[in-house]
Amino acid sequence: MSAGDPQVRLRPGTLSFTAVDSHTEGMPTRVVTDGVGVIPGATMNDKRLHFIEHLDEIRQLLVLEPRGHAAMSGAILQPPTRQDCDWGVVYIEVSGCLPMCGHGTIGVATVLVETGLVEVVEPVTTIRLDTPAGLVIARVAVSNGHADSVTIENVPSFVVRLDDTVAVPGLGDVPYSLAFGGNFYAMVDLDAVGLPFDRAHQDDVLAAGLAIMDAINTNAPPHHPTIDGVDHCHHVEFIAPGSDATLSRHAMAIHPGWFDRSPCGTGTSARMAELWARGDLALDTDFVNESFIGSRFVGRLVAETEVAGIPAVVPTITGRAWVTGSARYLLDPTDPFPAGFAF
Ligand code: PYC
Repeated sequence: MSAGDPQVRLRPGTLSFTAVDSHTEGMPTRVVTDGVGVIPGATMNDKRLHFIEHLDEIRQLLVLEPRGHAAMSGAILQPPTRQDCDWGVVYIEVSGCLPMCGHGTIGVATVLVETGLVEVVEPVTTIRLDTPAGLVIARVAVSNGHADSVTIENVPSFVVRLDDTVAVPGLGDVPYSLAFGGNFYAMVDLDAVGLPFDRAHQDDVLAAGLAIMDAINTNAPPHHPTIDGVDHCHHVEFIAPGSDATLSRHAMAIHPGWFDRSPCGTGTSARMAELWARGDLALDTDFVNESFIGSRFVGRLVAETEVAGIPAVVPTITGRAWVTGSARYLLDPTDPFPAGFAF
């Protein structure tokens, strides 16, 4: 016996959000295609800031429990604010609204191709995305309508601090470097905090990451010179021993307390900017970045540029995403948790 495709009878006043769920190298992206409406704002970053101030309950509803979980991430599709783009994106996740998200963009591009929300061209479909951090171009390798892999050309990435130290309660003076790759990343050798690259020790690694980002945000918070409201470090990239400019393994600790399952596109971009600033990574050279669960992105630096006079590089990131489901997420007016909850 089969129940077929049951229709839910909706109580008047029920809110409904349509989404296509995906994962990018292990990390979820819930791509919201309908239900939010057009977010006010002249630019995508204005929309992000408006959303944070006035609509954050929608983010919480879609990523927190019971519809999401402690490491949930998503992207709300919007009409673009720039004439040279196909779609706009506002990124949502448990830690808030990121200016840019690499795994999320790979998920969005895969969903746009596999749902036909863009004109699909084989073997490569090019999608221009208006993100809060700026223009991001996704080139999707497509065969028989299937998105096989996605290469994103990310926003300019640059180093803020090389070989600095921060005093962290319980850890002492921790050496770190700080770079922007779409978000700010503190890069710390795992050896420097005396922890092994081993998920059996993930609670200790996470606690160290949260303490380091807290100390940086208290003592020397970073500020993006041209993007409003990008003014904190919520990501600590712990580099595993044996990593180099060819193959790097890391554990990415993220506020308020989770690890990226993917190799983190914006974190890979920040890391490549750091390696380039050290003279260890040249343009047009593959850099493989491996996540805490062993999944990989391949990064490359394709151009040198500058951001408000700061030397910068343009990174590309290649990875894969898979559609995992499609759903309507509902909020019944009698639901006692209209903004979900964190557990
Ligand atoms: O892939 O850029 C990324 C990302 C940021 C946070 C989680 N993933």
